[in-house]
Amino acid sequence: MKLRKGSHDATGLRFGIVVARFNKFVTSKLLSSCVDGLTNHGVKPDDIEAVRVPGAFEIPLVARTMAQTKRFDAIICLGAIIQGDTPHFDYISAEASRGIGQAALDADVPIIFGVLTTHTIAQAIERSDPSKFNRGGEAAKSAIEMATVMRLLRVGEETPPSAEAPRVRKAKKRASRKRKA
Ligand code: INI
Repeated sequence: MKLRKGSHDATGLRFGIVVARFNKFVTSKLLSSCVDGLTNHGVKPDDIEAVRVPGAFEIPLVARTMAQTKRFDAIICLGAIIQGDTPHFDYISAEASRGIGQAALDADVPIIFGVLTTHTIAQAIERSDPSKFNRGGEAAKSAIEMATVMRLLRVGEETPPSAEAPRVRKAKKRASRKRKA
């Protein structure tokens, strides 16, 4: 059996982030720990582009648009949907999760669901806290793993060399030298 796995080395990869303004006291923490997670794994700050949207409901369209530019190896969606006294929570969370999943399939680019859906404000605070659940950092790690696994699967497809991870470029050069020898 051949087991193919992504890695957590993100050198040379580029990421887009879509972050909701709603519940900013939570989403700003998700954003900072997500960016830390990316840069701690080798991503250059210049290779990260973040777009702010009003709320989680607006995330899917912007995520899909960013993904379709093919300028990013993965897109990370960050938001916080906190249950209130009305069914509003159910509509927003259902649409955000469905839309984000659909966007990834439409654009053929990994899109990570870093949107908290919690019963209470306390749960949201806990999950965005980098010293506790650190969901922003986890979203960064998932994005890197998905970006690297998709590159592994796509070796051999037409990809501009500038858009390839250094490791993939080297592997292709080695394979081409072998073929010529
Ligand atoms: N948006 C969120 O991101 N989180 C929420 O908890 C939330 N609640 O509870 O209402 C929320 N609503 C706004 C929504 O995402 C849209 O921005 C708005 O409906 C305009 O389309």
